[in-house]
Amino acid sequence: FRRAAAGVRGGVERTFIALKPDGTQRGLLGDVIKRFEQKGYKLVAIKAIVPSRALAEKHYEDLKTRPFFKGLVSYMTSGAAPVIAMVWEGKDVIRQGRRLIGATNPLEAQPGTIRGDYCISVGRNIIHGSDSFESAEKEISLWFGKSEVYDWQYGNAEWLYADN
Ligand code: IDP
Ligand code: MG
Repeated sequence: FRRAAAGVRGGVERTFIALKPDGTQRGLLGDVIKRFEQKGYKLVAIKAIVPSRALAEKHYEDLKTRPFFKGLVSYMTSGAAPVIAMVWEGKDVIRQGRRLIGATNPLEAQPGTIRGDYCISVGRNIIHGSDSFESAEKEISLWFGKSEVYDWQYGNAEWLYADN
């Protein structure tokens, strides 16, 4: 298959997905990976990490004036379990990743989505996914070094991507 030019929305792109500490603690990593894999997306980076306060604050900098910001940063950095940081690649994966994850408030998330199936509270909604091309670029470079993200192809990519 042909790779879309970098930055073309809906083309082959990369998104930052992170299982939050509650997701790791509850043993949900396997199911999260399974849902992205079975859709046809490709894992190009993964690591377990307890983020520093600086990393968590930078990751959520757009929310720094919100009343829940302090609690959100403590939750992400507590170390009770690591965050499992990932980069997934594929066609339209930024938008589709958000669809697989479901609404921010798990009580609004559809059954069948990750949040819809596995959680109840907005403060413990188990997973993060980039919400735009710009945030994906920012988040991938914040959480991963260049050498930690791998360029590789599925041998069966044609079976996923042919549209004729
Ligand atoms: P998103 O994770 O679906 O992109 P955002 O609005 O970007 O949602 O919020 C980031 C994270 O902040 C949420 O996933 C959730 O963990 C937390 N959060 C958002 N709103 C609330 C709230 O009202 N109370 C507590 N935590 C919240
Ligand atoms: Mg967000």
